[in-house]
Amino acid sequence: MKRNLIAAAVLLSLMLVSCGAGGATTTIDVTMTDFQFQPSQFTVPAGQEISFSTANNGAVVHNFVIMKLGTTAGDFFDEADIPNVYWEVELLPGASTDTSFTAPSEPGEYEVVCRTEGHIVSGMTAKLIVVPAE
Ligand SMILES: [Cu+2]
Repeated sequence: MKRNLIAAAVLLSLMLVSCGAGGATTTIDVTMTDFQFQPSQFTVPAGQEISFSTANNGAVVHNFVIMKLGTTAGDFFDEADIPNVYWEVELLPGASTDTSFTAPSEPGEYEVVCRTEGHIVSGMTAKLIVVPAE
């Protein structure tokens, strides 16, 4: 029984991955918790307007920070990382927001982090995959 459940979970995640790889979306809906982004991978078309909805279901402040292409915040977000921020939004615990941003024009994999101290090493990272717009 347990093995079947695991097999089903693996199959489901494979399906989700293959769907995500095929179709870019202009809508992102992400939940922030202590300490992760759910989901943690997003595929968007380059240069398009992206509707962005997020909720902080955690007990502390969280941020959704997209780093510029080719940059990484490393294990700790500090002053030196600020010029490398492409776009960000900050949410207080229990808050939610609907906003939007323009996807980067350059295709590639962009790092997403939460800049609240200690959250990157706690696993609060995600990936924004920008693909050429059709
Ligand atoms: Cu956080």
